[in-house]
Formats: sequence, structure tokens, C-alpha cells
Amino acid sequence: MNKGALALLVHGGSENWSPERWKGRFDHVCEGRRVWLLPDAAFDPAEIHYAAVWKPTPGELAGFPNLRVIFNLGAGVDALMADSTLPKVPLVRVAVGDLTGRMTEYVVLHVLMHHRQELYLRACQREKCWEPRSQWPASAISVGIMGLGTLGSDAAEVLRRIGFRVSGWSRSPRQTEGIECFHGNAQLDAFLEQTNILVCLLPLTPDTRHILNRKLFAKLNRNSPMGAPVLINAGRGGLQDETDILGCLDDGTLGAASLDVFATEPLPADSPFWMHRNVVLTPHNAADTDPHEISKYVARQIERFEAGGPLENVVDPARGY
Ligand code: NDP
Ligand code: OXD
Repeated sequence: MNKGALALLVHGGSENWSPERWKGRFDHVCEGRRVWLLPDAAFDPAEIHYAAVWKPTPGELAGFPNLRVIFNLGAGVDALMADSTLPKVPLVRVAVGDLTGRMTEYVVLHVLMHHRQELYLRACQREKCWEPRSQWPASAISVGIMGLGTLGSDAAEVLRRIGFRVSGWSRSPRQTEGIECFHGNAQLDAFLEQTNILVCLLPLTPDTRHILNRKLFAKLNRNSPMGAPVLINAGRGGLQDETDILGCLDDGTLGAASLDVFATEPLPADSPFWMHRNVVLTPHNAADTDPHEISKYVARQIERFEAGGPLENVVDPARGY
């Protein structure tokens, strides 16, 4: 019997999202299954049982009458949730060790960069200026992570081991040893009031859009040796009010920011973020999606599903993540 075919719809732009590279990987891991790369392939839509996608055009998934599962090739599903024509079949997102490890690297790098005063030290080096400032220990800094899911909880654990005081904020209650856990809107202020470095790893949903705004930044803790608090956002650009971030950096409400994601990507050439001396900017590559790992993850899930087993990491449409 023919195995249901897989349609591949990848619109990424960067080298990592080369559709041909993904096609090569899926051909390799989906032995005996036809893999069609859209939009060019000529195929019968009725033979498609699975779709593996990154940023498909809205409506592009609506034409497959026998679709059983959609696999998002990244962790964040906000682009898919915005498509009102999305077929009502299970939507699986990425949650794999490879991606998680990459995000933890990014978070630890940027927390340490601000904690160890790297912006100041690099500026000194450029000016050949030998003026050491005293350095406090990690235990003097409280890192607060918004989003204690797959990515946030791993980063929290590594930061805790380095010696930071770590807390986290989620939607529902969580318990993690050594991490002070807050949840829900009622506990948001208490979480912010003790946070010196705020790391955002939330999904973008109607509840979280523009949550990173002046009102929230003003509640962060300023009593650490660092002084003004720091923002690190690697979630999604839609989580942040960019005018507020710039204003808060300029009036000292925020001391610095590391931003991996922006409302408009690629970041336009005239954006003030490019040249801001207190901004460390990366081009949405905090945690790259590796075609090798992710294609194996999707193929494993399909095999298990066809053998009658459960799908993992299925998105809850009501929560939006
Ligand atoms: P998860 O779904 O595992 O975790 C999401 C966390 O956010 C959970 O702890 C959840 O709470 C919490 N959360 C969601 N909504 C709210 C809310 N309204 N109030 C409070 N907490 C909330 O996601 P991941 O950790 O895998 O990924 C997080 C995001 O990271 C992705 O959605 C994506 O946008 C981004 N990302 C960015 C990348 C990059 O390269 N920059 C790469 C990969 C992902 P609860 O535990 O109660 O469910
Ligand atoms: C993701 C991303 O969501 O790369 O996986 O942004």
C-alpha cells in the first residue's frame, strides 16, 4: 500500500530555510514516501496526508482534502495561527534537544554579556582605555524568564547552575527545583519586581502581543549592582513595543537590550536599533532550526502516528501555542 505523501512548504529566505535542502533531508528520512516540494511540484492534492511547513502563505494548506497532520518546522506557530483557513487537523511544533540547546546558548551568552559588563569593556577596548570597573558575582543578579516552557526551563536550569538567582513566569503553575516560579497575570508584578535581567521566551499569542512595554519595564528591579535592568527578547518581535523599548533605553528605564526578533524582519536599514549603543542585535538566529534534526523528528512522529501512537508537542488552538 502507498504511504500518504508529504507536502513541503518552506518560505524562509535564509540559507537554513533552503527548500531544496529540506527536500533532500525529507527524501532521505521518509523512505518509501513521496515528498513533494511546493509550489512547483505536479501532484494530486488527494495523496497528501502530511504537510511540513515554515511560514506557508495563508490559504496554501487549505487545498489538501486528506490532510492528517501539519508539522511546523520551528517552535513558534504564530504565523500559522494567524491563518484563518488553516485546516483543522493536529498541528505539531518543534520541541527537540538540538533547538533547545541552541537557545540556551543564546540566552546564557547574552545574560553573561550584560552581567560581565561586556558593552562597557568593548567600548573601552576600542578607545584603548584601561579602566576596570568592579565586577559583582552572578549571585547578585536575578534573572527572570518569561515563558518557562521547553526553551525557558532549560535556559533557567543552566543559568541557575552558573549561580544566578533565577525565576520564571508561565501561564499555569509550575514547580522546578531551584527556580522561583510565578504564573498568571496576578503574579506578574511580583515576578517583575525582583527581576534585574528579563529574558523573554514567550510564544506570540493574542494574550502576549506587546507585553514588553514601558509599563512592564518600569516594574523591573533597579537595585542590583547593574543598576538599570536589561531586556533580552528571543521570543517574537510582536511581543515587544519597539517605540517603548527605544524610549526606555534612552531615559534609563532600561540599561540595555539584546534583541533577536523584531516586528519587521529583516530589520529595515533605517531602524534606530541598528546603531543604538545599548542594543545587541542578532538576525533572528538565536536558535536555528537544523533540517537534519527536525526532518528526523517529523519522520519519527509520522511513523509512530501511522502505527497508532500519539503525536507529541501538539499545539492547543485555544491557547494559541
Ligand atoms: P513552549 O510552548 O514550550 O513554552 C511557552 C511558555 O510560555 C510556557 O511556559 C507557557 O506557559 C508560557 N506562556 C504562554 N502564554 C503565556 C501567557 N499568556 N502568560 C504567561 N505565560 C505564558 O514554547 P517554547 O519554549 O518551545 O518556545 C517559546 C517561543 O520561542 C516560541 O513560541 C517562539 O516564538 C520562540 N522561538 C524563537 C526562536 C529564535 O530563534 N528566536 C527559536 C525557537 C523559538 P505554560 O507553561 O503555563 O503553558
Ligand atoms: C522558531 C524560530 O520558532 O526559529 O523555531 O523562530
